[in-house]
Amino acid sequence: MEKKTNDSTKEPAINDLTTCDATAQMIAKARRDGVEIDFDRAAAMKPCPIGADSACCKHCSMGPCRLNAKDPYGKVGVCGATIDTIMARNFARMIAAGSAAHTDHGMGMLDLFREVVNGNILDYKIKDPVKLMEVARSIGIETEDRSLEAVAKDLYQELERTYTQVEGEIPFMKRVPEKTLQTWRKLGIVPRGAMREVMEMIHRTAIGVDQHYENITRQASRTALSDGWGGSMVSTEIADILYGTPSPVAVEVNMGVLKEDQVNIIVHGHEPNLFESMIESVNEPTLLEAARNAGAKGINLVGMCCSGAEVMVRHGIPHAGNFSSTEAVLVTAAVDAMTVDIQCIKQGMVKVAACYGTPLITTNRRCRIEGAEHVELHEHNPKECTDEIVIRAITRFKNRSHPIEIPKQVNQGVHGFSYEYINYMLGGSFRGSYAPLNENIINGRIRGVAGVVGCTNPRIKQDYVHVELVKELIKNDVLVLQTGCSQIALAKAGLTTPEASVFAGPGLREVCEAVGMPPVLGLGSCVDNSRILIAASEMVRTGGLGDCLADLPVAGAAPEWMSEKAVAIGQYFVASGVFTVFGVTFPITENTKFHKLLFEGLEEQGLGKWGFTPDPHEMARMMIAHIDKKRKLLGIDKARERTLVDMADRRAIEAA
Ligand code: SF4
Ligand code: MSK
Repeated sequence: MEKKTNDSTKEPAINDLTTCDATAQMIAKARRDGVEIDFDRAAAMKPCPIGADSACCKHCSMGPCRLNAKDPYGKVGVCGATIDTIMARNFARMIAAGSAAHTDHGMGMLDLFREVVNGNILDYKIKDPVKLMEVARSIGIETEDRSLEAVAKDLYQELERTYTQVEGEIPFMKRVPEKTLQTWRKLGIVPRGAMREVMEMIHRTAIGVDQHYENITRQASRTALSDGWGGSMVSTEIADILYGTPSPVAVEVNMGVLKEDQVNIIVHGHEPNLFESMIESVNEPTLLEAARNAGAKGINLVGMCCSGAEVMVRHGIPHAGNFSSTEAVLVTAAVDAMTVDIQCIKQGMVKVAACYGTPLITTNRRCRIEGAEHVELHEHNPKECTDEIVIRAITRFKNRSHPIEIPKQVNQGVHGFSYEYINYMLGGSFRGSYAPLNENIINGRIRGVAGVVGCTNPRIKQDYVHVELVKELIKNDVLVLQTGCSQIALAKAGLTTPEASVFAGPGLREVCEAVGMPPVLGLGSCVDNSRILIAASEMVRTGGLGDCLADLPVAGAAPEWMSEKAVAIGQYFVASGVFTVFGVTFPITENTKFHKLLFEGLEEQGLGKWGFTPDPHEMARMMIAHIDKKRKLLGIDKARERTLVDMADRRAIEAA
């Protein structure tokens, strides 16, 4: 196989690329095999420095205009746009794109729900009627003495407004703590409907429209809130209603979940519809028989990225790795079909899959890739697609012609801590409540709560920032909630088991041991960040921790982010009142008015604020300092020192 790279620069040391041993083994094999993967492309493709500072604009053909980040106010664009206008527009467009991705995903889920409720789709059913009734009640739909079908129809009509409404407030605003909602109303950032907010955002950032960075940022917040409290939240709630609300389940994670003697099928992407149908197909007796006739011991279904995270928390399906491992896993040559739907699907997988004879199969009309096979999933008959993929995988198994090398790493963890389960876990089935969590925060056993979420990025050492950050947070009694690819990093590091509470500080450890929970709670995929918003709202409602989300001793981080979706998530957390720190890079120029607005000004308006550092230890310091600041304002501060993770701790965690 001939290696074709973008550049002939020296190969970086594998130790600098990842802390994931399985991925490292596959990078080494790819190099031996002469196959280029994402880490090679990242090394060869130097980021554009002007773009990295967001100092360029190509919104019209008078440009593109490039400003100088070292002298940000020295030049303006041909139309006169200043650096603040250009950066705010670029940032807002990232938020619009990320929000559009989550809301389109959520709208797809709602389309499916409508067809199920109307009896037009029979292959999917309502699995969690209790959740359906709870969601309906939470937005004011009458449920008493009404049939499930009647409530479901009303729920559909109501949730449709999340997307299509042109005036008013989206339905899940009823879940927002009153004081937070008042702040949003005062600022004019309560979302009306996701389609309207995204459309207006794109309009206002075009040449010659909104040219005040503060005004652009207000609409950016409104757009992001239509994602977090709208599109994403609908997606999570509908997925729970159709496929079941997660509760803790033991899961195996890492590339060692692939099996040499079985037909290996990976599902990667975001929408659970494909995966749920695939679960049916791999259990189909005729297909199992076909696999056995081909010489396989069975069919091994495995997830990756957020599709994987979603079914991992819901059904305990094994997970092979996060975003930065999706090309490396193909290098095992053990994957008999890589099936994808939407989002975070690297086009580079086409070439890598071809090198190892693995069919790369797209399944969604919104995502086709040149060179990939396409077998479209239609929700009216999903098994037609997933059965066909299983047949193709069996054929590939029969004709395997590449030497197989599967890394041995398999890590055990417990995942599936939905908002509902945390309620039950802490309060018991008869008095489900967040009161014990609040009490433990007030008495100082738990210092605060951190949401650590988001992608991995081949530009930085895979998993390193996630894991180092979380180790330091739990050591300092900060309970960590996780979603997306970050959750997989911590699962591989062995910190998602109840036994990992030994690495927590004494207060958090005591709580974890009493309840039997890990110090790091996995909640699901990136759209499931909405579970964190609901949990935070419940903390406010339960009492003792202030009147609004901005009062809570909480912080968020996306330490290795790469996607525009992460920026949308960051902005909806910030607008909700949360201090949110990004690693890798921050896509704007320092020492500008727009930077000051994001990093200080929004907090002064009663919202949260942004932070940035690529260093995990500094990130932990910033988040803990913020949590302590909030504790002090709440009058629950007890003098406590930040504890650093020392070498002995590191060795103990690595040995676990
Ligand atoms: Fe240049 Fe203004 Fe056109 Fe942007 S909108 S490319 S800054 S002229
Ligand atoms: S998949 S958006 S790399 S978390 Fe949701 Fe992972 Fe980030 Fe994609």
